[in-house]
Amino acid sequence: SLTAKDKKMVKAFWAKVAGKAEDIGCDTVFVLTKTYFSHWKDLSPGSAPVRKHGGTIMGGISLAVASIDDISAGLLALSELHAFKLRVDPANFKILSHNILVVLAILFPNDFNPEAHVAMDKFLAAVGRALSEKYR
Ligand code: ZNH
Repeated sequence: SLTAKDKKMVKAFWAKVAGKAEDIGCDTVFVLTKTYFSHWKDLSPGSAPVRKHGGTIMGGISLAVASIDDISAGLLALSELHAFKLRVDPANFKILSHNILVVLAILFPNDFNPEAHVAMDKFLAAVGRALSEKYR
């Protein structure tokens, strides 16, 4: 689980990159959109709905950063939404987390040092677990 040092690292890293949240989200969600968002008129990378949903997902990540001491509680409503209403296959949370890591490494090569990488990896795994909680 996340150590105090990991939490500090995640908060500091997120504070740096949050201004670019839409870019991160946009590049991140694109790959997954085909299955769940086939009804969107424009599914191309960087299109308006892809950017908007990218921003939405990053809002969820910001919420998780803000509730890093109890991510399950912070994401309870979101977990319920994904499990009961959206019915997203929870396997996708892992894929999405990995996408986020890759995009962070590409967009922030200097800040994404080994410590930030480890901390963000653990953090995103915790986010995925929290979102999956209501599926059990
Ligand atoms: Zn999700 C929605 C977050 C993943 C799908 N999302 C959503 C929202 C949020 C989120 C915040 C909004 C809510 C409201 O509105 O209330 N997600 C999130 C996060 C994550 C996720 C944080 C991880 C990390 N999702 C996901 C995935 C998928 C999804 C993986 C698939 C694939 N979501 C979704 C959908 C929706 C959402 C479908 C709905 C949208 C609309 O409606 O527009």
